[in-house]
Amino acid sequence: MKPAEQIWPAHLAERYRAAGYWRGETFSAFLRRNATNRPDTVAIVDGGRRWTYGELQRRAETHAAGFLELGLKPGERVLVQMGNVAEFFSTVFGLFRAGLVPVYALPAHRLTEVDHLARRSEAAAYIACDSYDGFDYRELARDLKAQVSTIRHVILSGEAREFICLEDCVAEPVDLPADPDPSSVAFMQISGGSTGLPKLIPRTHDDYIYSFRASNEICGVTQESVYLVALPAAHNFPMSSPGHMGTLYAGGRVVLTRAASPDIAFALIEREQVTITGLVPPLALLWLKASETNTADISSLEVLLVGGAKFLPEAARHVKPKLGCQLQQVFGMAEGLVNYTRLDDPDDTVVHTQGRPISPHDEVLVVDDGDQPVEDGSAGHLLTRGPYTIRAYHDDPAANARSFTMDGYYRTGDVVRKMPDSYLEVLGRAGDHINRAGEKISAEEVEDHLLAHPDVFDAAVVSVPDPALGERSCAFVLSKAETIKPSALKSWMRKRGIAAFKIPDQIVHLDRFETTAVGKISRKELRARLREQLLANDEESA
Ligand code: OOB
Repeated sequence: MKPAEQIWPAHLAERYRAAGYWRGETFSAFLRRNATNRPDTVAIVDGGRRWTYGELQRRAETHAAGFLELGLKPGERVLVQMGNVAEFFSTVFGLFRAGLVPVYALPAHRLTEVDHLARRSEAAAYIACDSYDGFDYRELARDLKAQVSTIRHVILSGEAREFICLEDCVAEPVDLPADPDPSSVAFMQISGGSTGLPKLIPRTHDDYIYSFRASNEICGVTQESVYLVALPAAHNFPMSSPGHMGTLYAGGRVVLTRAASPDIAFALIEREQVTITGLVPPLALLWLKASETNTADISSLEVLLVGGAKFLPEAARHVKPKLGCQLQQVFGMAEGLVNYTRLDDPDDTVVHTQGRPISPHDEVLVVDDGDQPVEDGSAGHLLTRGPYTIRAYHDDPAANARSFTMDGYYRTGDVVRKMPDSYLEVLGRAGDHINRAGEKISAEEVEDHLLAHPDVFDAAVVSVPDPALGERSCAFVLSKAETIKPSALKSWMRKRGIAAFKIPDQIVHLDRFETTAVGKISRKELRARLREQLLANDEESA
């Protein structure tokens, strides 16, 4: 794995160290610090299980030894697909301790995505739960192992059957390697980008720890904090904004829930005296509605972070009066840059903006289509670079050429307006992706799946505004046989093994796609036209 100097230009790496952002700390080092200073403090709550920092550390160390005993080598990548369970933490801290590099898949991913992530990262092992949320990962593991030759080991928590059982994958933690270089890649997140299959986002110990240490300060996370992981633990938002990692860094308590619905989450907030959590807008809307009837006492909740998709002001202004806590809007991305409204901002700023960057060294440019800066207050494309924003995806020259400028700015694909005080308002996306309840879906990726059907000869996938989800997906399909029913096409897609959130919500058959006089139109333009037609029809029928 590359050290930071090969990722960031050396003078910038030096600047970020001099500013005290990159402190040379590793994930293993901060867990060790807390396990030494507060061994008996509860770190993780998962249902009836409560693991202290001492216990989490012991489990991480014995797993690290177990992983190495299998023959895994420091620096190798390990695909981790686990839900909101305590084992997620013993696993990833075990991997960190062994110098192995977790690659985080989401529980919703299926064979197609997991296969892609395993190949791209040349994963040496796959770790998952036996089953989670009604899905049996053993079958997926079987197919994955058969298909991807780099995978030497499959390790499953629970009933592992023919695979290695995570709980047995332990050894005496003697002769563990020294901590890895803090400027090396600690793990990989996955992108929710607009084109094709997910890309791998390499994050270093230094850059990522800085992002959540600074987030802790902005969101008031201390050792007294109790963070509820209501979104999938492997996603960047509940991981680092300030998330479970921020909370564990501070020595606070992380409470896990498999379901974020208010009936379950509110009771847990009351029982565990949760002080802070993060939600995507559709869930925040459910919580707001439930607050009118639910009788659980959620008065311990001090801060609610909402992000992942645009939270509309009409909803945002109800958070404080209805849930009795401070709202922080968060606009972030797994590639790096994270913006927050601040706890002492006036209500107007909290309700109407998506915040400002974490760091004084986050460089933010808002530019027109020709990459020329626009005036403050005008809409433009957001470009950014800084102490925790990647300079390249892992092993993907084509995506890197598209997504980064020559001088290292990441093209976020977001259209924003920057105010003179650096606060950002997100206006939309330039690229073709659907932000379905915070899950990013690439139109191109779904089109490719549709095109694989023998009777489909063209497809265009667009986003449609949706009152509950924010956006949903609609696929326009040209098919040889008028007879493929939408339900049949959906179940055919499901059988291909893709995440359920990528299955189009709506499928419309068309006879032909319009072309211009000159001939073909670009896919981008086609999607834009179809989307306009759909919205116009919806308005007519409304
Ligand atoms: C978070 O990360 P990703 O990588 O799943 O998605 C990033 C994209 C952004 O580029 C933007 O298009 C959208 O999600 N987004 C928002 C938003 N927060 C994210 N769009 C409008 N308003 C917001 N508040 O989604 C993520 C990572 C860390 C913290 C929070 C969210």
